[in-house]
Amino acid sequence: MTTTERTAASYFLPSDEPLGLVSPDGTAVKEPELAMPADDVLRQLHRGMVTGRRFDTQATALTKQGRLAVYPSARGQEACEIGAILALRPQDWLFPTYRDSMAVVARGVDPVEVLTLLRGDWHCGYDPYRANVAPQCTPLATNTLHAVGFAHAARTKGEDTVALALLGDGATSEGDTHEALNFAAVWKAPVVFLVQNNGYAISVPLAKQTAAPSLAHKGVGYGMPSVLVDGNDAAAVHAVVEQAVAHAAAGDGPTLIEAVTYRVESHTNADDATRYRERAEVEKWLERDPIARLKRYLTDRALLTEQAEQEIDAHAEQAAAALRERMNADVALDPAELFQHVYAEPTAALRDQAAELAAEIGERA
Ligand SMILES: Cc1ncc(C[n+]2csc(CCOP(=O)(O)OP(=O)(O)O)c2C)c(N)n1
Ligand SMILES: [Mg+2]
Repeated sequence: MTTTERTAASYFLPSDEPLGLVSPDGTAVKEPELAMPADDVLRQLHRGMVTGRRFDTQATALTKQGRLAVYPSARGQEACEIGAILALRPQDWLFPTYRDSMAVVARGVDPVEVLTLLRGDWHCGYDPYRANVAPQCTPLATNTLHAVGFAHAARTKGEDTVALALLGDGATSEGDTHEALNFAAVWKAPVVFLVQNNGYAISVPLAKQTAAPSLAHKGVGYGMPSVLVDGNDAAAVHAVVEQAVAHAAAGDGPTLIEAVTYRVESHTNADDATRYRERAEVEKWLERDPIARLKRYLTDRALLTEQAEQEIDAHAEQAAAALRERMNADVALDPAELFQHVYAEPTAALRDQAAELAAEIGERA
């Protein structure tokens, strides 16, 4: 029987408990339902998470130095951000949100270009076609629709491309998410939806967001395989995303993955999370740290030496220093650029506005 013939609700149902491969204490999960990634992939996941966290810390520091207007930290969510990206093939596309700068950098986009949005200079500071990364979306869930439309079009053209849409727990309540999930399943579009359930939508906890048994359960109603995974277990996130990408690439349609994780920092540097959650809750999640657990697993198996760790730290530090230096340089912006990249061919209205602005600037000069 092919997967296209399997339509019984039970086939689509997620597990009761999140799937995992490495326990919070760094030991292997017994009788896992997933295959452990190869040693090399595990090492790459560890390295990627260390580098990603250092980037994230640096970006937060840049807000304090006035070099970034705002930064939504993904600290604590490294297993999702890195695990998912490393499971993509070069030809696949990423549709990220404001939370996912770490993932965009991991995909190979220049970090300064990534942070251009959060500095307030450009809506998207990078060329989406260079690393197959769509612009980061701040309006919740709009990227899910972009991903479905893009993936459906790619498949219609006969291209072997899978779109990965990242979204938050809060974004699952948006009408856009409903439309995206529904049509992705109806069209069997090659899309993977990865919900990073980090417990909160700004100050709104999950319990006030949904009455569903899990967010993954929502996929059943749309008719797509739904997976609940430990979102702080990079090996498990990598395994389920890789499986979902293969499923989509084979023409078997979308998958909805809910990764259970936690937003360690406030929503952004402009938010104060101590006003709506207890320190004890944060402490509990810090014990489930994604980097510490994979490090322990690798060290216990002699897959990570002290020397290798030092080299990874030094490399992450170097990258952060280079980012700091480049972000500290003042940028000269040309207001005329405001009208670029809006349409492939500018409309008459846009041309008029550009001319009006140029004339106004000319008068003041
Ligand atoms: C359509 C829309 N409505 C409201 C907002 C304001 N807003 C920004 S972030 C956010 C919370 C989103 O929470 P979640 O989807 O869980 O993502 P997280 O920030 O936790 O990564 C809200 C309500 C928005 N950006 N877009
Ligand atoms: Mg959230």
